[in-house]
Parts: sequence; structure tokens; C-alpha cells
Amino acid sequence: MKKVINVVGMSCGHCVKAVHDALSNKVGVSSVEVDLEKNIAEVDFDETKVTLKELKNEIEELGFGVTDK
Ligand SMILES: [Cu+2]
Repeated sequence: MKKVINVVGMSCGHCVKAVHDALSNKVGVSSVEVDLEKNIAEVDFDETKVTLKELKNEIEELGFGVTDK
């Protein structure tokens, strides 16, 4: 399932990489695209292995905010 998560607080390439790597490392995630200008993370994941909430928590643990689209 593909979902777009709005990420608040990303300011540079390091932020993008941090979000990208954290999401990519989750079991069940098959692809991640993070867009700094649009402040979004587009995640393709297997919802039987990981939930959208878990993915959002992962982003929040890095210190960024998430909002629903
Ligand atoms: Cu940054």
C-alpha cells in the first residue's frame, strides 16, 4: 500500500536522508521517496507487516512532526 506522509521540520539533505533511512529500515517497507520541497515522504509498504502509525512514530522519534493528508 502506498501512502503519503506529511513531514514537518525537514530543512536539508541530512533530514531527508535521516527520514529516508529510518523508514527504509522498517520491516515491510519496500520503497521510500522523500521530497524536501513538498515536505512529504511517500512510502510503499506491506500493511500486514508494518502500520502507517508505526511509520509515523519512526519519523517523530527523529524529531520531526507528522500531519495527516
Ligand atoms: Cu537537515
